[in-house]
Amino acid sequence: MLLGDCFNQMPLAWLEARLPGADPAADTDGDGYANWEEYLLGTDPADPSDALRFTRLIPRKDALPDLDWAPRRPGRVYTLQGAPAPTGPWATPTPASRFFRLSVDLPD
Ligand SMILES: [Ca+2]
Repeated sequence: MLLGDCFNQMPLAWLEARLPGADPAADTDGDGYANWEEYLLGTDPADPSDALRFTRLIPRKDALPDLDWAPRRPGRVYTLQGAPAPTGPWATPTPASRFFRLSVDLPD
């Protein structure tokens, strides 16, 4: 949503400095994230290799999986959730979790 000089929390000046004239809602580098999402993630909207990805997911019997992601950028709050099915319900991961999702917040 365009609100003043921001789009979904992304300052328009941030995108203009990196990709002049780019659409905030577009995925300019084709990495699966819109330009405004790259701002929240702290990744480069012009570099397809700079994108948040799960880097490790190794199941373990009766325990949480060995799971990691990258990149982790300063100032971001990462919240991992798990669910028994892709439709949820989503909650703090447990050993019964079979699906995982990660939310990234950029606190004020
Ligand atoms: Ca990128």
